[in-house]
Amino acid sequence: MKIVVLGGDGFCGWPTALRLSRDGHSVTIVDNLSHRRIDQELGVQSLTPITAIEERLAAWQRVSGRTIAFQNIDIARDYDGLAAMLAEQAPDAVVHFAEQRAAPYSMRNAATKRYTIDNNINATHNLLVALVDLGFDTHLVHLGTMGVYGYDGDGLEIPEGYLDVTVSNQAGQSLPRSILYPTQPGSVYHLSKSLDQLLFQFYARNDRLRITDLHQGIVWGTQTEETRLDDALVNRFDYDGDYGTVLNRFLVQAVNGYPLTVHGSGGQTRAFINIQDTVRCVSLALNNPPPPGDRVRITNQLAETQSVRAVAAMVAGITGVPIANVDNPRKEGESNTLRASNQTFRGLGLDLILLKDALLNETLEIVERYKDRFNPEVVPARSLWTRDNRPGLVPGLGEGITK
Ligand code: NAD
Ligand code: USQ
Repeated sequence: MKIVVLGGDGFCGWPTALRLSRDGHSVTIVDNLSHRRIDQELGVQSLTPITAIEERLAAWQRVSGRTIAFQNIDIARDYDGLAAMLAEQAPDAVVHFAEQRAAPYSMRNAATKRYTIDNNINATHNLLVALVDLGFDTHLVHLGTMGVYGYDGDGLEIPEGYLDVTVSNQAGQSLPRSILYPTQPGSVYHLSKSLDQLLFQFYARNDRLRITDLHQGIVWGTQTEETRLDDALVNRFDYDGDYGTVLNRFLVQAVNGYPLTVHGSGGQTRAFINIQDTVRCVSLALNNPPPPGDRVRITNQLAETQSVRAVAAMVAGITGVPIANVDNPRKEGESNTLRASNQTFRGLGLDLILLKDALLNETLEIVERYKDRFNPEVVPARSLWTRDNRPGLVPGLGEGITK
């Protein structure tokens, strides 16, 4: 297949592009390198030393004999550039990773809230409009998030995107409906993914676009078979208070003797998936497109659910590092249950990697290797969700948090 990977310089996009290239697809990466720029703005860097995109691509050609093309386009702001690239490529599929994906960054201030919505919504909408305008039957695979469902499942197993309900009309008749699962985003970033869902619903219905929306959990790990082939191919590893996700943060903290920063009691239960499975899931989704005219295919992309407390205990158990319960900078429930269906990928035969599969050790190895790049200054989560939890306003809040 001819595949365009939007956001292919990022944590999920880079290893996915390599896998698709290895599998014989013709791959073009499109990225405006905004995550690298935001790193500079925040004064942070990936724990692993990621090379320039040109160097990454040259290394891939060296080790694999395959070429991945690259175009630097801001798909949210340069509609003409995006449309021209698509017209030239006429891709069979587009994988869309190109959004601002950090919840804490999206909640920092007015500028980052506006940027996250502007960037993510325009990126998605520009892509949809361009595909319709070009008249292409391209399969669009989007990386969405489990977070759109919210965390008040009360034991209900969250279905894959749709809820089958029965409503009564005025005459008392029962009418069956299949509706998008009501969204309950917990950050402006998650809100942007909820809005994406409506854009997809409209264009799938109106223009018969073939769309798969992968509702992915928190990704952990760093390397895949392909990124391990050469140091210049190493994947990025974020651990700072904005872009670092919980398990990878805990692994870096543990290796560096930094007490694990559990927000509040750690009763928050979330969905997790290893980066190697992200890559496998995207390949499977590409090989199983919905037919034209079908509703958006929503597939949950997670291996398991775990509480933050349990994840911290697991890491502490392996490394002996202490756990520090810090005040929660976010506005989120102290504790929740979470059950979610992942029957589509399991039905396609995928045996997903679990935290207990000892892969934590593999990730710890890479963290150990780049230990000298660890900067403890960037660990505290400094982005506060509401004015109410400004240090000083709530007694005890703000330990480890500064504005
Ligand atoms: P990332 O920030 O590392 O990668 C996103 C890439 O998109 C970056 O390289 C960035 O430069 C690029 N990009 C952003 N806006 C762009 C624009 N307007 N034009 C062109 N390029 C643009 O993030 P990631 O962790 O790889 O996440 C990729 C996708 O997967 C995101 O949409 C995210 O919401 C989703 N996702 C990630 C996780 C996770 O834990 N990392 C979990 C669930 C879903
Ligand atoms: N948390 C801690 N301590 C930390 C960091 C986080 O206790 O040091 C807690 C948070 O308060 C939260 C949970 O861990 O309750 C998860 O936080 P996270 O930063 O790992 O994940 P999140 O903000 O939800 O976002 C990440 C990705 C996002 C993706 C999402 C999937 O950055 O792109 O969409 O995971 S999901 O969580 O399923 O919505």
